[in-house]
Amino acid sequence: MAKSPRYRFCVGPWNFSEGRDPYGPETRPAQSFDWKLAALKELGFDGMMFHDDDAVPEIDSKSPAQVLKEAKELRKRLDGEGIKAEMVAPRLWFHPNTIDGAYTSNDPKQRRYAVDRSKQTIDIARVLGTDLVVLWLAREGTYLRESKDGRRSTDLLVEALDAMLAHDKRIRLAIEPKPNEPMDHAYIPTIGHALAIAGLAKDPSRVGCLIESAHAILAGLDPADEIDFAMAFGKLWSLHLNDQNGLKFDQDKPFGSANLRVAFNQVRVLERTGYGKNGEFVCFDVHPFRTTKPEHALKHLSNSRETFERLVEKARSFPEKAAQKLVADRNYQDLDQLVLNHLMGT
Ligand code: XLS
Ligand code: MG
Repeated sequence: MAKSPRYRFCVGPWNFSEGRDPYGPETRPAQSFDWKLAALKELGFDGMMFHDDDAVPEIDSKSPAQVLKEAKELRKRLDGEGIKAEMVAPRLWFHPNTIDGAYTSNDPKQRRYAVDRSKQTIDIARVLGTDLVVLWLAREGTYLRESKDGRRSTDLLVEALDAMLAHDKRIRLAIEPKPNEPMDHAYIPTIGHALAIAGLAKDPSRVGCLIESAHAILAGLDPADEIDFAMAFGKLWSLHLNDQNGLKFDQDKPFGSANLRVAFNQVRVLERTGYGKNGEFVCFDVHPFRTTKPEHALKHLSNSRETFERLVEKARSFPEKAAQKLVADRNYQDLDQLVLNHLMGT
């Protein structure tokens, strides 16, 4: 496999998923955390992403002291294996208190639960040795327009960001936008929204973003353009590479699986803009197909990485001079073919 030493790779425990979908149960056995950690090492990955309850299972039934104790034990485990915790994210979409949203719930008690739980996530992040907290705002949005006031929701989101920033002066918040699913309309659907709301926070320099390829595609946007835009602000702090075949349910396909050219262009802008140079990770937020047999349960990860590495080679060997000549001549017709030929290896 090609080598691209600049990049560090990571994955979350949820990416070793078992094949459950809304229409049927698991198709592969559940694996323990130890198994997942060993698999990650076997794959040669460098980091692991965590939801708060990936780090400390059944977190809501445990006292704050117990949560921190377990987080410390996890840190020891990770240090022993040489694996870095890339980020921690509050899972604000499972608990009954988050049925009507978390930070933007219409019930003030439930909004408080969401903020308190997020503060605890920050405490866990500190123990695990990362300053990055990811916010996928899963249930912040509406099923029907009349149920919430969008202006008020924006204020509530800013309030929540400020409460998190005030809780720990070193923490950075990376908003992971997604336009829909589970909501009909999410409040922060794109990187533009994420960066705009960052500007309303008390310390905008500590609010950035995370781009997931599939989420950009679901918003009808090109992930490479989203990456370029975020990099122009110096705010791309993490990345979930995967793929998505059009406007459907969130598919989390292996990177490059649906559209190799769109994948190539993402890698090209990462190379061009120097993503990773400040220690940012390349994460694969991918899931195995439901049909995947247990003995092939890691292939979506190794395949995504292989595709990524090969596209790095393709980006580095791209005939830039020839391309620039065609650009100068406004000959986009041949530029198109140049890209296709390069990808096809001719
Ligand atoms: C879901 C998101 C989720 C985040 C982490 O669509 O991709 O997995 O990455 O909370
Ligand atoms: Mg993601």
